[in-house]
Amino acid sequence: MTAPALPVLYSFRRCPYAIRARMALRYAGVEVTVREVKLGDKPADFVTLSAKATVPVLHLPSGEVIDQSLAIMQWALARSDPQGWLRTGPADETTHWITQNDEVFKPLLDRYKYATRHPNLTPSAHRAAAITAFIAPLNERLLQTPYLFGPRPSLADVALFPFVRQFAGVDRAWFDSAPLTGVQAWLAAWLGSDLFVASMEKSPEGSPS
Ligand SMILES: N[C@@H](CCC(=O)N[C@@H](CS)C(=O)NCC(=O)O)C(=O)O
Repeated sequence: MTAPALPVLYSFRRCPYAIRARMALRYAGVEVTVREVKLGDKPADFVTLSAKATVPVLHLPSGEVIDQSLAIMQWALARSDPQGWLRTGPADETTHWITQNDEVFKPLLDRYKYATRHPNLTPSAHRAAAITAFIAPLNERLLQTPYLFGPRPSLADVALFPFVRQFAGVDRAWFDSAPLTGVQAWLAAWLGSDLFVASMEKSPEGSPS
């Protein structure tokens, strides 16, 4: 396939992996053409680029294809990291939080989100499992500092945020009244950030964003 003149990001607006990639690209000031992918009807060029066919996928003018959201974030930050997201927080703790999010929390979040597909437990029991494994430790942390590693955001904060957003959205009334003030304040800050709002804007199909 011909390499594009401008990087092309294959994305799905609500996908948490795609959201974190879009936020990092925008933060780094990397101009990309966003191609919204219908997950139920994936375009042939997308599947050809990356056989596993998950969003996000970044196709670079060099011909290189990056098909993991974290790798896209790291590629973007290596180009420009104006607020020092990569410098904020020890590498081992950054890896710990992101691994806990992607490997432990995400499957539990899916069970809570799609609880009817997992009738072995009630929705609130699925939610409790996600809280015990991930949300409670995150809340403990965020009661001490506004972001995971202090007063400024880090790569890990951005990598986790779209997943916690989904967790909160499953039952917003419950979340808003839960005793999770650390996570609530952190989430509110991200939801209100210009970076997130801009990253969720719908761009006309095929136009740079
Ligand atoms: N490990 C991948 C996971 C990406 C992923 O699972 N994305 C979902 C959407 S949120 C997807 O594309 N699923 C493919 C499908 O539904 O067919 C990453 O970090 O980029």
